[in-house]
Amino acid sequence: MKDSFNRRQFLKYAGVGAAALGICGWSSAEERKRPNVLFIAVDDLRPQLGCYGHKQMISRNIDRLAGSGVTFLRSYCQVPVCGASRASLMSGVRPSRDRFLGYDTWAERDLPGVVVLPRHFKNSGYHTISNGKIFHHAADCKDSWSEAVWRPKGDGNWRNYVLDRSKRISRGNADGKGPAYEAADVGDSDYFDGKIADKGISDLRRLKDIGKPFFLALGFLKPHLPFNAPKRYWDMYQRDEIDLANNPFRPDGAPDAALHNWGELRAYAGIPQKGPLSEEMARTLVHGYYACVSYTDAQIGRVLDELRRLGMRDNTIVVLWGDHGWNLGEHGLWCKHCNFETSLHSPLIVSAPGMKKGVKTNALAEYIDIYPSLCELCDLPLPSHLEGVSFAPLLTNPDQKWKEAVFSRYFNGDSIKTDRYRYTQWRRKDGQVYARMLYDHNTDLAENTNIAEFAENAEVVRRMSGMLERIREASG
Ligand SMILES: [Ca+2]
Repeated sequence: MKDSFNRRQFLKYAGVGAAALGICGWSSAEERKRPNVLFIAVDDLRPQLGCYGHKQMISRNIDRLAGSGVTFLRSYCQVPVCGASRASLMSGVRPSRDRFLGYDTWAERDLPGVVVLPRHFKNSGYHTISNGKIFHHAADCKDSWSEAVWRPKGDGNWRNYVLDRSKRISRGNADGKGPAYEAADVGDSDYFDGKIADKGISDLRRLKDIGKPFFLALGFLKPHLPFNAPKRYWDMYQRDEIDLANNPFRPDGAPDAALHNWGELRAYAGIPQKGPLSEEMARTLVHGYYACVSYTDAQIGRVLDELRRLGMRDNTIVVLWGDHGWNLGEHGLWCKHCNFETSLHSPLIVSAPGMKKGVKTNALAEYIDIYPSLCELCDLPLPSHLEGVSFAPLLTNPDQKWKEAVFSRYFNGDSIKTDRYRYTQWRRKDGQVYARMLYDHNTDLAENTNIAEFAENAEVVRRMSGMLERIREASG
């Protein structure tokens, strides 16, 4: 990494002035009580939420959180896969050609010695706790937490309640993943996200009198596959009224590099090994995803209610993020792992004391911005390795001019999103660009027509490609 160069380069190309950096008032930091941080990650949650305009969704607790904070309508993950997205977010560093690639990413392996977000808070006097899935691997950066990393344990295969309880009834496929969905008629805490909420609630009760601020991280596991949730969350939706993707086809002119065979889903029992899903199965999976969102939403509500009941809500910053988007049949795709909006667009909601409430911003934000933002909001110094920019100024003035662009990456595909366009290019090892796609979000937000090869767009492609190259050079 070339830290200071990175930062200058980023600011230059992202169009953010130094005034927007929000350098902390360090001298007064110890004189006031720092706010707590409740850091909520939701695995594979795309912005499929009422507060993002999806009226079919039952997400009243996250919507309530949005009502007490700022919702980033245009926030983006750095990498559309769990491990790499989380390593980037938690370290505040962009992916590069050698760093933060696939799901099996360790922040401490890819960036040895870097001060990750919870370690910075721990070093600054916070009590830091990790419950559920925060880093992809529980042991990754485990010393950055004040207590042993906690994850729920089941009777066997956590993925499937029925499989657990009936002790290997023969429903699983060859690799043991079992069905892609389940609706057991059980209580919230019979599945893992209920247990994670239980642990979070009991932690909050302990932390109330601990005498120092806390950084409590809760990593909920749904709506990640398999779509297992208590039956009553499935029953919240009328199956026949659920909308299926209206563009279940390959985008016109999209290169092969843009698409994949959604192997993650095909590994589950009952999913065909090739070809599209039946409408019946597609509807079941969308229904399952919605049920899981509502299930996890309810667990988040339980934790937020306890935070309020304990009298700590007004001195706690709550930040909620997914780790990337998800395809629910759009482009003929399922799962993540690609550079379409459906995979990169991810939720971000921040509710902070003294900041705007019930406000939405269209400013472009990306997940590497979370680390510096929390530093600014808690009056902590900014580590020099950070590559993001604090969005704290947006929490009081959400309509101000902000970043010109945000950047994402998946293996050899680099993607840039501006106010109007998304542009992606793929390079061979020798550096040659071999595939591109460009979508005009003013006219084609669903990304159904790749216009990268249209002659009239040559200048846009040249400009976007240049921005991508500069950010690539800066990040290595
Ligand atoms: Ca994930």
